[in-house]
Amino acid sequence: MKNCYPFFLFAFSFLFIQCDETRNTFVTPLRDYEEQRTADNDSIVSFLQSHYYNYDDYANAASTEHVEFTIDSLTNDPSKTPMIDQVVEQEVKIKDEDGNYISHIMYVITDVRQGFGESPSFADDAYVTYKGMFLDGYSFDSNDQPTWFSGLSTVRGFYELLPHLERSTWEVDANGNVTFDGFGTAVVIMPSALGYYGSSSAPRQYAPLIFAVDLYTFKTADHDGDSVPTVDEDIDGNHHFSDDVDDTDGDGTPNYLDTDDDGDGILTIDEYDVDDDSIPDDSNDDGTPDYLDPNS
Ligand SMILES: [Ca+2]
Ligand SMILES: [Ca+2]
Ligand SMILES: [Ca+2]
Ligand SMILES: [Ca+2]
Repeated sequence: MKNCYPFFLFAFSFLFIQCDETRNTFVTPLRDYEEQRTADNDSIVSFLQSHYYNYDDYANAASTEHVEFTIDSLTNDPSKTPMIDQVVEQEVKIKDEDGNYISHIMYVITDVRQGFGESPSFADDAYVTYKGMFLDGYSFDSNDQPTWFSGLSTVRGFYELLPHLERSTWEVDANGNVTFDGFGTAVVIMPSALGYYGSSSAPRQYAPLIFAVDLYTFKTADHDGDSVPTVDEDIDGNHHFSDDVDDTDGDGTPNYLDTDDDGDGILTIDEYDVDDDSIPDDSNDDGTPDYLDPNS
């Protein structure tokens, strides 16, 4: 089956892109990932060297105020700090159609605005506002009203940004109006393989993307409701949930969707943490927790 991982999309945005294999139309072969990675990275580095964002607006805004992320060319104001001096690099591996992992670099501005609270994992559900742009500044999608997204249903570069964000505090007045205070903002600039890549439904094929995201709050995701957080069901920690090692009992259902991970007939929820001490139980003390150990 063709890998669809890079194309997971926003649940509620105007974009909804299916895997091309599900269509009856002629499908153009995707470009070579490594060649596209080089071209995208060159474009991104050149962009970061020649552009700045409106960091003064963020610095001057009240902690309850939403700021729209904007970019401009340094030729319009050479005194500004280029984004290349503000980013950190993060390696992200995607799977190609043959199942090979290919490393990509995404660039993150982590401290556009610090939040007041904790950070989600990449797999969690997040309540966010966001603006998506191409490197030329065109915004193909945005939402300035907070909306829930399941992290794993968004494009890869979007959900890899979530751990860089801190959530806000909030107050509810007598009329039920909510005021968020101190939400965190971070920005990712990603190669196209972490976005829509060559999907025929992409707003622009093979385009590097920018997402500015504000985090209001989040929920720890547990896709199968077995009490093990989804992020902990990625056994080898590579942010892919369907590797062979992520299916402990080898029944074809990966652990994050399997309610009996080790296939021993005892539901995971009934053997994960029975004594409720927040440490997975290991009754035979062999180093493998009971919920992943068919022998205990
Ligand atoms: Ca789970
Ligand atoms: Ca994995
Ligand atoms: Ca399984
Ligand atoms: Ca079990």
